[in-house]
Amino acid sequence: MKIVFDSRQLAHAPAREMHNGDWTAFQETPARAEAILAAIGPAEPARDFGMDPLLAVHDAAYLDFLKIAHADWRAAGRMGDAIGYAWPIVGRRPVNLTRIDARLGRYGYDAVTPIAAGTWDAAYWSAQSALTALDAVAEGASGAFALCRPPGHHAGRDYCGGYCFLNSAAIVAAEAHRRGLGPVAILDVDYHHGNGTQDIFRCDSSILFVSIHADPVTDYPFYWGHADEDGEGAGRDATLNLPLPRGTSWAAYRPALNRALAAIADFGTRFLVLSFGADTYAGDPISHFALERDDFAALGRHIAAAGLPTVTVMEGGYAAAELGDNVAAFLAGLSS
Ligand code: SP5
Ligand code: ZN
Repeated sequence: MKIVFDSRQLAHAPAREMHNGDWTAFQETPARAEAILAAIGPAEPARDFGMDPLLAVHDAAYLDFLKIAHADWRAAGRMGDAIGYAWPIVGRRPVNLTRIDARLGRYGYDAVTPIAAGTWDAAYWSAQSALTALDAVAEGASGAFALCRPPGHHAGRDYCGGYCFLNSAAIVAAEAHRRGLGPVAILDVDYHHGNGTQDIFRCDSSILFVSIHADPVTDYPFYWGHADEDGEGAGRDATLNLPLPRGTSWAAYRPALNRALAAIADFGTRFLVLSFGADTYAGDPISHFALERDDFAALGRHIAAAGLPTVTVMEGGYAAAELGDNVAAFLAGLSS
């Protein structure tokens, strides 16, 4: 399977994140990508598809903010990584503010997503890696893997969050749809709900979003991913959320996967975008499912059995020592 990764994706390296009321080491490290690469072999660099596919999914003012946020932070006399401390609650009237702290709140929603000097470059090339993978599948490959990092599925049209800035899965899905490769479905199997992807396509009947994730009653991102969220307006029934309890192992995961794949088949899907997170692993330090190495291979095989052209983008996964082998097992299953 073609693997795409661009070394410019390593430029994003914040020092710390907020966790349970204290600072802790930033989890979504460049070393994650290096560990995956070491296990799955050489990758080819991204090609540059420019800003248009990003603008098809993201708000232009948000992208402008992301490009200059860190420089604005430094210009305000701050040290280190840019991070917000005030967020507008839902329903607050929109106001165009210039102060960096106001803009960090306006375009983000949490304190685990600092913006560092290299964030824009890394996020840009992460998205371009995903588009490069799409190109390979559009030209006839059965599948391609984009080692996206930073990840994307928590980023919405005009917000970052959950270590994510540009929503690579959404960008690929929108571009695949635009190229007439659809109907397009997105399957998100990261431990955390893909709230950004859901929001982007919430009112869109042309792209199906299906997610299997930890119940947001107990886990981040809390405010999205509950079972009764099924899309809005014209997009009603084009969103399917399958939350599962902490402790879920393959025996309980597999029926949810079967439901997800049945919904994808019923949609008439002809092109699949897969948001893959390895943070469902039993040994993941920030997550609470119980999948083992072999289960990742089985997960890949089950998805491959759908027989769809598939672009897989990397999302989360934080068990540094096992991450590479888990991704390799998954990709081996997916290629079978
Ligand atoms: C892409 C992805 O998997 N994003 C996950 C974002 C989850 N953020 C909330 C949980 C943060 C937990 N931080 C734990 C630090 C322990 N030292
Ligand atoms: Zn995750």
